[in-house]
Amino acid sequence: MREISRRDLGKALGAACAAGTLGGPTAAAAALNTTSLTFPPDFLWGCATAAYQIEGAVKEDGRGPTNWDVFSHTPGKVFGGHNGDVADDSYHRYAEDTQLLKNLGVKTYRMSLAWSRIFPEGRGKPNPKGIDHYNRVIDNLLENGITPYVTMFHWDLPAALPGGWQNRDTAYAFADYAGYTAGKISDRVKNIMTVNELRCFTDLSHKQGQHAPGLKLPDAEVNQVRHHGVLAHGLGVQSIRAHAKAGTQVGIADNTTFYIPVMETPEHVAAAKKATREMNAMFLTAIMEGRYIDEYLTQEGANAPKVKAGDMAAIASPLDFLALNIYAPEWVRADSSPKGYATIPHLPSSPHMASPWLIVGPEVAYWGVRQVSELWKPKVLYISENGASADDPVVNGRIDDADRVMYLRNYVSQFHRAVTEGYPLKGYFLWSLMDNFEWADGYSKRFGIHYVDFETQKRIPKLSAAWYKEVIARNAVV
Ligand code: PNW
Repeated sequence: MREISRRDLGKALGAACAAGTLGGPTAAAAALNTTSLTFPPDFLWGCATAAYQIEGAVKEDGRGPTNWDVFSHTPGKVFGGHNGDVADDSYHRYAEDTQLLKNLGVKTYRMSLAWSRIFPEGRGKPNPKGIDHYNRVIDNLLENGITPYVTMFHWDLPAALPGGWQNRDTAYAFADYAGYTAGKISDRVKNIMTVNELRCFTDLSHKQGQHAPGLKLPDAEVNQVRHHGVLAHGLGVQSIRAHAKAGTQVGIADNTTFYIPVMETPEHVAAAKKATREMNAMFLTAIMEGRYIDEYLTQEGANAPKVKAGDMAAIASPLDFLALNIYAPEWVRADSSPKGYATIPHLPSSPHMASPWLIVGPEVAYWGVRQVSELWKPKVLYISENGASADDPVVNGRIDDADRVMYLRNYVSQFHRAVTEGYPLKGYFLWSLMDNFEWADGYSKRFGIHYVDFETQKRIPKLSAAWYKEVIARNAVV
């Protein structure tokens, strides 16, 4: 990959000095700090949200109930008995939220659509009011110069679908919904993602039981749910292509588990890449390679998923882009076991943000992009989510979330390294535009760069919003 040449560096230094903004002890050092962390001019900065987490209005305009309505209304499932009935009330306040985006200066917004607004029963008769609503949101974004990137499924599954993701038919229902909807919006929406985070709506929901529907199934059944997840994605890609306008870019937003090499030496770097490929065998590796690799099949034995003819080809439908949600890292070292690597457990002393799972390891941003690029050579990569929960005290109306800024600055710097080395990373969506319903944590964990007072629905920009605005304006880490 491309190294920065002395000439590039010299040019950058010259430009920074000519800009005349440099003071302090050594102008050259300051120039390095600013100019070396500048992004390419066409880099896309954006923010992300998801339907159930922000919309509210769960009974409005014919929306059908979802697994998350059921789950959040089941006592003991979500922190404090919270639910998404009102959330950020974005269903009614979307125009105000567009202005938050506009004020930041972002060019793009990643949003998801609620399947059950469009097909209240998951399949069958569409509800025109659902499409009408999203048309208004999309038009409002475009009128304000913001390009929508749309995710078709971000976990809010229509409750009427029998058996949910345990039923293979759900994959076909998803494809029908995604194709129909793409046909309605692709005159204006040019970038579509099928599903968000396979591992969360399969494993976290059916193995660990922490997310809707809250099941702890045996391995064979978990593997089958995973298979239905990747199948839904693949059939969705085909159906979107069949119905959307030519040129629509189709991808997926996946939270691949990434392994950081403990040292940047060839043996550890190779071990980490191998770990990433094998530990994601049931998800991204299957999608990118069109088969379940031997390591996975051997490990699962009789519990391996039941696959029908044609499934793997559908799962591996070519993508126009790959999008990654990158948060917490894993660490790995090379060793002499048959696998050739050993994963390293997180410790009580491993630093984390407000969510205990959100271990801080900025290098995962660089290694994630690099490993995916080396393993599967996607044409275009985006970061579909990156962000952090923080405690966010409101003091005299200000939210000085310097810890979130610390987190973001470090991760964005590592994405910059990946861009500089020539990997095809074209954009970044910060999670999240504003505080919202954080799934099983309810409203107790805040990921927004805008604070939301859930009593009044007032949105207040945090320090991190000011930071991000500055990053965007300068197109550089600040
Ligand atoms: C992602 N984990 O979820 C989702 O795509 C968002 O909807 C969510 O709000 C955001 O990240 C912050 O959590 C995750 O336990 C939830 O490792 C849990 C985990 C990872 C991602």
